Amino acid sequence: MEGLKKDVIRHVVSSLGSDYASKSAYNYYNALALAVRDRLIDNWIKTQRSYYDEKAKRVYYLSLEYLPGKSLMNNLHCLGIYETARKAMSDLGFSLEDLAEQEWDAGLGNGGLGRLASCFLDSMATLGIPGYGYGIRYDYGIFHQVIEDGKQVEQADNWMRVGNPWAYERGQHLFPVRFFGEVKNWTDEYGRLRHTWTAGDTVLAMPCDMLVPGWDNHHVINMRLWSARSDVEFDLDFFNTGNYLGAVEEKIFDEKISKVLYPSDQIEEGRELRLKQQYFFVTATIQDILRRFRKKHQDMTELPQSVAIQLNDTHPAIAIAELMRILLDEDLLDWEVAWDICVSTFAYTNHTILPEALETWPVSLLERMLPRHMQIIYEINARFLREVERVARSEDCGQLCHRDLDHLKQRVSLIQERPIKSVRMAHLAIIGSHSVNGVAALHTELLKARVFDDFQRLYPQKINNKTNGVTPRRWLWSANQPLSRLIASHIGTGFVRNLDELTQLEPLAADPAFREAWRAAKLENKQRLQAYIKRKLMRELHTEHLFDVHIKRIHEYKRQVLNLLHVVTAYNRLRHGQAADFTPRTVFFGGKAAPSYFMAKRIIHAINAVAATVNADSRVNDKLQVVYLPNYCVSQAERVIPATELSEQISTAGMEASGTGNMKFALNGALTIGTWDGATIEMAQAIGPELLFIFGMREDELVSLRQHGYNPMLYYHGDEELREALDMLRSDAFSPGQHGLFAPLVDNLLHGGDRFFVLADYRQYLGAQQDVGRLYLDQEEWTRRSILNAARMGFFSSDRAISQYAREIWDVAPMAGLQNGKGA
Ligand code: 475
Repeated sequence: MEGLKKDVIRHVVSSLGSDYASKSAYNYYNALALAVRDRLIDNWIKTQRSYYDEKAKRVYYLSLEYLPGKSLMNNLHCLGIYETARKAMSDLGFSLEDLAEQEWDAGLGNGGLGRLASCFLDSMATLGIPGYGYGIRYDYGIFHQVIEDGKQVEQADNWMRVGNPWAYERGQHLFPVRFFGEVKNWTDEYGRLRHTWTAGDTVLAMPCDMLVPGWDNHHVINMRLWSARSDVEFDLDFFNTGNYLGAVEEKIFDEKISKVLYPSDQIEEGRELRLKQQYFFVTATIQDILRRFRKKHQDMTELPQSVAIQLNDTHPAIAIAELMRILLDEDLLDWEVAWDICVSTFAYTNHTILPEALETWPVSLLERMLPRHMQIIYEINARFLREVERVARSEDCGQLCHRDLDHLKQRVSLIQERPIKSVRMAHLAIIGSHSVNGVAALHTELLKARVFDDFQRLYPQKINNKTNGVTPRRWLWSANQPLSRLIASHIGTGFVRNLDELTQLEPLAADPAFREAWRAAKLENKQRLQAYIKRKLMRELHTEHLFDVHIKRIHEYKRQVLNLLHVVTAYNRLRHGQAADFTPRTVFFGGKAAPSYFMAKRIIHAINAVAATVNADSRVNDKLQVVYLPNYCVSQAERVIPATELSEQISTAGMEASGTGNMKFALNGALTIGTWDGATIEMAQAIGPELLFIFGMREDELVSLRQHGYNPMLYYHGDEELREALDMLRSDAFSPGQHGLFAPLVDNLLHGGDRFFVLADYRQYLGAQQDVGRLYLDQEEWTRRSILNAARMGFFSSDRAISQYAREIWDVAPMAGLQNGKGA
């Protein structure tokens, strides 16, 4: 401890240039972070060296998004110096919790996809898998959300302004990135046609490394984020021509590439700058991968034995054309050889079946920005369509008539003709990869049967499932110390590395003393949240209420509106004196809406309007409260999830690819009210469906309802409480003086077809909520179920998910000496 104290003080003085006697929390946080980083860097160097010495096969995880959140607490826990740090900082006059608050969340992602990437890096580090995360260091991460007059207002997330003590900027190791220009043809010595892409504009990619430690194993992997740097200062002519200001302007223009994260979750923006970001990221990463590979290899055909590249959705899929370009134009390989290398190296993960999220890029844009890549994509397509024809005519595909074959080719083509001629990035990713995976069992079945059914017939081995998982280090151990300590006092700490060990809790569910201790841990977390809400929102929570929580991105398919209709109905029953047996509850909502997503923003407004009315109504507000948590983010989730008793997972069946929040809640002892969707299905199967509150129509039932003609008006007319709730929303009951404010929401349900079947599931949802309320009154039974939920969550560790990727997709093994956890 004395060593750590000395190091912190030294960093305050020599790294931060401050007086250690002036006790600034900001300086002491930064100094502590630097002292922790010092303790990681040796192991990081040793880890990287061991990959090189042992010629280990490496995994590269390519993701345009990461959501690491804060690093301090996680890193202290991984290093096993949390207690030491707590005492050291207390000696210096600080509470460690307060210091941790100084850190900004690294919010380099939108939601589930980005957070999954961060959980996966944590698991690779813990399992000892030679992995690297690659991404973009956006200057502005996901916007900061404030609620003004009930509405979402976006503010810039200038997370780098205060500096980032965790990162190493490597300004010496820049990689060139080219855009535009043209393609020249030439003939090689064997008379073959060759192509060279001549430079148009150039910018530079600067690496910025963040260290990702494993749990108590000395293994530290790297997350390399690229930042755009202009090349104008390297171009002497620019300044010599006298156009000094012009040159500086160009510098600003170039560096715009990594300026901001696109804040849309599952909606394609189709903007030129977004494509630039993707290619900027991809070419820098592939150059770095090949640089490392070529240190030990000359023969490019050995690439798939040494390198596995996982594409996190299609956002980095242009990597397939980029690797082809390098192999063809720079290494001068033959097409077939190059293509085999690509397919064996790449694998692709799909995260959503929503059609509005499937990426396409206009051919005209690609031809201009990346002319050589567009040529390569055309050639990939031509060869692929010939192959389709061959396979389709072979026996296994039955006898296709010509017309069918033409239709099949149009459906699977990389090029879509309408509404504008575009490249389908998912098709490129499927054809260019040896593995295509979904993220939960139902999602993968829907990929096979619906979204990619033609590809499933063409390549029956390619599509596979890898159900998501979450890291128990952050989402149980670090976020929920009261519960973790209780668990550890009964079954030891092995569960942090091997989550299956939680099954040892099962017998304890029958032990009244253990149940009481379990409830005490929950209460402690509820009180912590109460203190936080008081500080941030100046509101008093009732900790004896049932804490009912719905936090995630705001999206129509996630159905925050269904939850809101339950709240309005409960409010009406209480007002009308029809709810004598109502179990008091506080309903929490939280989440960001894409700034361009009108309906999602209006939903936020409606939630806040209902909250204002309910909370101000003294007839009901001792029994029902509604809280909107502004700026939902990773660090907020870490506070809210441990305090939650009811987890809302109520997406339209078939629409939520997996969900990962669902897992974090159950792991922390919340019970789930949910639909038969995503990974919630597998959770119900692992836990026992009777221990969750499952309701609503299933995916196949919705398909047939849709086919037979779904008429939401039928539900409106047939259900008095539903009608009352909708009419109130449409009137100005919650928006005095602003008549019609929420009419778009209601009209969307009644006259817009209710695409997400909110009305169809309303009555069953109410029934399930009634069951929840009733069970909560029986605290012994509630607690028993809570314990069993957590005890059976072992499968949903990201360690299990990553082990499956490693074995079944990447063919990589943990580093020697790390298979059983602890390293030397
Ligand atoms: C799913 N984001 C969750 C999670 O697998 C799932 C798409 C386009 C542009 C920007 N962001 C996206 C997603 O598609 C996304 O986050 N998908 C989510 O991935 C991890 O658990 O069900 O919705």
